[in-house]
Amino acid sequence: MKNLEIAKLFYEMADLLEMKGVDWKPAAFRRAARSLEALSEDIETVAQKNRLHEIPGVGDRLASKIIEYLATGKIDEREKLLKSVPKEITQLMQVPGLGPKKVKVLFQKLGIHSVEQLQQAAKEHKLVKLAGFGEKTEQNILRGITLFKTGQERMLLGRAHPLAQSIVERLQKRREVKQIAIAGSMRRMSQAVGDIDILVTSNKPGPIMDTFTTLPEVKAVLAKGSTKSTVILNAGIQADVRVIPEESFGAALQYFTGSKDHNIALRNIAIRKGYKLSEYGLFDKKTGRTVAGSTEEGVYKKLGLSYVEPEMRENRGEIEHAQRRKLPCLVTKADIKGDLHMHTTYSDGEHSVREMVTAAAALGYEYIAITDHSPLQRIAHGVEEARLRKQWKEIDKAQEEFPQIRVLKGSEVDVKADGSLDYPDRILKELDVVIASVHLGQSHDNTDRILRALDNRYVTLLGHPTGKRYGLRESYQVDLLRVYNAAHDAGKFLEVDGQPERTDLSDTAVREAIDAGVKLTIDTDAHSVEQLQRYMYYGVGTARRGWATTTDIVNTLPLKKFEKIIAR
Ligand code: DGT
Ligand code: CA
Ligand code: CA
Ligand code: ZN
Repeated sequence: MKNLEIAKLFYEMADLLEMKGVDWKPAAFRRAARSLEALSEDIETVAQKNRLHEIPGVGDRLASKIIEYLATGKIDEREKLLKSVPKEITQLMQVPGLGPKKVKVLFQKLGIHSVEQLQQAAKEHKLVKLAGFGEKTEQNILRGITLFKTGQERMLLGRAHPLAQSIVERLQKRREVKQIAIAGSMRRMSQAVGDIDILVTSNKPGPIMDTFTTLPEVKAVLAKGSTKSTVILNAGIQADVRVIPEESFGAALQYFTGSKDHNIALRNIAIRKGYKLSEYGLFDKKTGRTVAGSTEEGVYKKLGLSYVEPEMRENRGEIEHAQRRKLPCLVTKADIKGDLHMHTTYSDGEHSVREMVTAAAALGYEYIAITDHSPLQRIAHGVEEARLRKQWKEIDKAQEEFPQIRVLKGSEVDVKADGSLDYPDRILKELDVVIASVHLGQSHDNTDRILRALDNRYVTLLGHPTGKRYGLRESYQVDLLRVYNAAHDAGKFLEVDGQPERTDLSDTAVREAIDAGVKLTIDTDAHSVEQLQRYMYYGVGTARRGWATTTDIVNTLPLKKFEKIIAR
């Protein structure tokens, strides 16, 4: 359904119009956007039936915009608006906590038209003097700028990784390429990466560099040489390709995977052993003889360490563990037997129950849970009881069609302000999987509210436990240690949500939770088939960064055991 897509464009147009000082139009666009969000029917169907004017707030003018978008994927007026407002000002609008009204005031009263100017003005306390701004607004804006800047400087792994993979796939087709690997923070599965690092071994780098620097997605070539080339991609991220002699591949892969802190610690161990470690290899200090270098395993072995998985290479104790051969055996994507968090067209998902089940069965899962939003999520079409029961019939039908996968009835139920859940126990009782999630009212401390939700006997797990969204929202206030203890005591699971901007719990939180004895789930929170297929990888990566093993992750259990553990 394109309903939400169009609503988003209308909101954006309203903001742009408001900044330009147009009077009534923004309100009209917003009203139509709200109606589109509330509309349960597919907008394309409504348009086909010529019933767009029945949508509250949609007159002839806005109906024609909708039709234009459905036909061409664009709205001409929006394109013109975007061109008419300086790009820097539209950037200002993306700072969390700033809306068009404030941006307009900032521009008109203080001449602020860029994020840099805004940060300067806020630091000099120039904003508090403006009408409608106070001390608190100023602090919020400064925090918003920090969020915005991290979001600009680094690209989410979930966005950058497909770009890197597609480059690797095309380079790999060249005969000259022997080995090829992604290194850097991307290989370590960091939530966001500064650039894309690719390593290649070859005797003939010329043609490889030619292919790399002339890829269609390359915006600019910053450097081109026989050992290293650097480009900027259209998506706005830098990518490096380094060509390395085969005998150095392991050492180079180790070096360029990092992290820097891990490397420094490793180099110190090498020195103590009378070796010299570089990206070219591990060498005997006295004789200069090569000790290791063609494989990473060889390098770690000669340093007296067991092999350290890339996700653990953050100098957070992994080296001591490797010395004592005490490293945990990390969970892998292949260990995952089911996915417990996904949305369908019943709430804000793009695909039907049947489509999600088809895709999950193709992934080879033993079980999944369909978990649409509860009624409090109005904008996301939260599902009220009657529709929930209708969905159960659809699930039963899909279950009959796909006997190879168990389709569990679930819900992502909002935790209300008082910690009670958005469905009565009578409904919760009938669900196989209940995810309790905090979406609204995030400005208060949420600890007590969450503890109360975990106390509900029908709750299976806590969804995205901190609410953090990269570049958009900080964690809400919550005492995670108390949550870990409560979850542990009540036998509830905490989620590692694989949505790239969430990966919530984070890597460090995963490790704390495991130390507190909590069991976790890794889910995609998919809103489409594509997300169902892709996001498990990021969830598993985050869990691996938190040193999770299969015993820590309940959805590695085979169906029978899993059903037992979720039974109340
Ligand atoms: P990023 O790109 O900011 O997301 O993070 P990384 O870790 O990918 O960093 P990057 O691309 O600057 O460099 C890749 C790896 O190369 C890094 O993880 C470790 C290694 N490296 C880079 N500079 C240094 C350095 O000054 N010392 C050491 N020991 N290693 C370095
Ligand atoms: Ca990097
Ligand atoms: Ca780099
Ligand atoms: Zn949610």
